[in-house]
Amino acid sequence: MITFFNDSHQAHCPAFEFFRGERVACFETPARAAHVKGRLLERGHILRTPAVDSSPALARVHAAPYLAFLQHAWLDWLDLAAGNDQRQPFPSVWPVRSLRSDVEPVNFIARLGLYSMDNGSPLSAGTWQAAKAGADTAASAGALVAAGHARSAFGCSRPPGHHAGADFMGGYCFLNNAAVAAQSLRDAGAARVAILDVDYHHGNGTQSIFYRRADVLCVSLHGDPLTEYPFYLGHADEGGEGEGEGFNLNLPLPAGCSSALWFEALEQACRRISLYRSDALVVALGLDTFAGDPISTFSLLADDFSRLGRRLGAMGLPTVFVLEGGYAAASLGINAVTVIEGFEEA
Ligand code: OKP
Ligand code: ZN
Repeated sequence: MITFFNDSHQAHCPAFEFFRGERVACFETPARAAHVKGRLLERGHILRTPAVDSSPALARVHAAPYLAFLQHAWLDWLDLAAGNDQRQPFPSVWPVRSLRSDVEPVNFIARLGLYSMDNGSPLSAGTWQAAKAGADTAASAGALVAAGHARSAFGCSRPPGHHAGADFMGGYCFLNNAAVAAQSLRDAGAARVAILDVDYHHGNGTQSIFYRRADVLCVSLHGDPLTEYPFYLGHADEGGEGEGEGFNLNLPLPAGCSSALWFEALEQACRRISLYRSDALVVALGLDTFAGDPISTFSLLADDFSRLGRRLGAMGLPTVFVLEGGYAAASLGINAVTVIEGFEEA
């Protein structure tokens, strides 16, 4: 499968994140993408450097003040105090409920809280460069498929994107690559686009971006937010609002559930997408449903990833894959490419 890949993903390389109150090494690492690249090359897939600028799509799915904040965040952080190049900024305060989020403070950490949903999205010097390059891979894959030059393409990006909303980062995500791919397909003429998110975690950012739109159907299967991140979105009763009513489908599954149950949910997801009769499909390809994932509780194995790929291929739709999570880095390449090759087999 034609894959868009940019080595500047490596520029996003924070030193640590917080886990149970402690600093721990980041789960979301440059090694993840390196393993996927390695496996793709090993299996003879074609890697291309993205040549499409995602800026127009980004402007349609993200808020301008958030994009401006993210683009300048590292330099603003450096301006705050000498030695900050050796420190990692983290938000410490958030505008919940009765607080105002319509006035952007001057204080950098207050602005970081305004534009974050959690303290789990560490920034580093090259975060913007990496995230923008990742969005470019999604836009490039979307453009290639929209032009009919290929039935499918893979935007192999990191950091992931599906927790990032119109105006916030979260869960290792900064720019919503799946939303960029879907918007790129729309802008190139697809009347209806479906997004299927198979990451272990609910894609709250993607859902919220398209929640009031009927032109992009969002379907997600994920760990039940009652117990799993992102906790505050992803329930079964979230069906869309206004014009978007009926165009969001969540299929939450109990933590620790069997692969058999997961595939039953996949079937429901595929049925909903077929009914929608979309012109294209975007797959938010998280591989943290893998049995060996260190932060998730589903049990998918190699054969399951192949079956997933074949089921997606059988949908018969022009398809853009976008990489999301998957933290068993050494297995991520094999698992991602197994899905891709299952798709091509079908
Ligand atoms: C991003 B994606 C572990 C805490 C978990 C949130 C998980 C984000 C997953 N230190 N932090 O959906 O794979
Ligand atoms: Zn995930």
